Amino acid sequence: MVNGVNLNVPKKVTDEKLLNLYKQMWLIRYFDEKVDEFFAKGMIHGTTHLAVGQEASAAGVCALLELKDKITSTHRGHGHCIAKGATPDKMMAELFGRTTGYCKGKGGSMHIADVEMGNLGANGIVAGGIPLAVGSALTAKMKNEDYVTVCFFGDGATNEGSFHEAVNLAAIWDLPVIFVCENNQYGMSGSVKEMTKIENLAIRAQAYGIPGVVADGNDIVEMMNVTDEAIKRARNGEGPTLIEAKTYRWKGHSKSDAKKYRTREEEQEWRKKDPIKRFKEVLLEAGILSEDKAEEIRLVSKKEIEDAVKFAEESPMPTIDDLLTDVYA
Ligand SMILES: Cc1ncc(C[n+]2csc(CCOP(=O)(O)OP(=O)(O)O)c2C)c(N)n1
Ligand SMILES: [Mg+2]
Repeated sequence: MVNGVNLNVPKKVTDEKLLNLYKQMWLIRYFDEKVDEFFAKGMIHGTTHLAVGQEASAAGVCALLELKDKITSTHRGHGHCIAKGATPDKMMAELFGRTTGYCKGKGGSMHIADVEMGNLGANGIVAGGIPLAVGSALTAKMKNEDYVTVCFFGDGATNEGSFHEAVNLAAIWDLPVIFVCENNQYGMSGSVKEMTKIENLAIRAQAYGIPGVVADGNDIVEMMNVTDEAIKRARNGEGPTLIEAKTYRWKGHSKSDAKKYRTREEEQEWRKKDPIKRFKEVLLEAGILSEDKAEEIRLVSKKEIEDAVKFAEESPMPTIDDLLTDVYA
């Protein structure tokens, strides 16, 4: 069967792809749940930022990308990595500081890049990935290469100067880039309501003469549809689009966050909009998924992440000699 009844998804998204996406969302969730657990146990050092609750935007946007297409990511980027094709075991090994990790254990959570799969890298600098994505899109245009670049960033990043400078350049040069603002309602402890006077960050696109679209970031089907439109524009040489994905991070900003800046009621309201649960309901309704199959997919995903932890734990630590390799001195 090609595409279930009543399911309005882009043409190239087959039923098989939809089931893979359902699995991918569970992989993203379990990956971050495990990171949370092992960070608390002292097995992961540095810092981490978890995107539990934000799975639909990473999976939905990357679902429409091809291998040749690029992404730039953020400090909250594990989901983007998995969605663009990274393997959880090498990611987990990176977080555990092991030599088998994507950066041989020297980068950690905020520095995973997977250039082979088109992931130009996470970024510890808020809004740091935006000029890089525009540079990647400029390269595509100058070399006449047919790839698009997706740039993920948060609501807080839209208040940085580099966002405005980079979006303006992308707009005037009609670059093949898609700006995806994951508005999870907070930048650290600052509510987006206190940080801007506008309700929808997507209207910032108007200042640069490009389309700005507000999307339900917890609805993977909607995320696929708005991304599909933006990709068509970009590939046709019509320039960038700004997509604002309204979503919510379930966990704290980073390690040790008591979340005093928000209410438990607000958290509960957003948990009811669980993107994985919503997607499951859509797939059940369309007859693409059954309860049994859904449970099987969830358990397979959970096992895959447990195996990734095992791989990381059993991988070697760098040696003293490794200290001076692959680093700037
Ligand atoms: C240029 C810069 N300023 C400040 C910080 C500290 N910082 C790290 S994450 C963050 C909040 C970013 O908020 P947002 O862009 O909404 O992303 P989210 O954390 O919500 O995913 C801040 C201020 C930083 N890393 N880089
Ligand atoms: Mg935010």
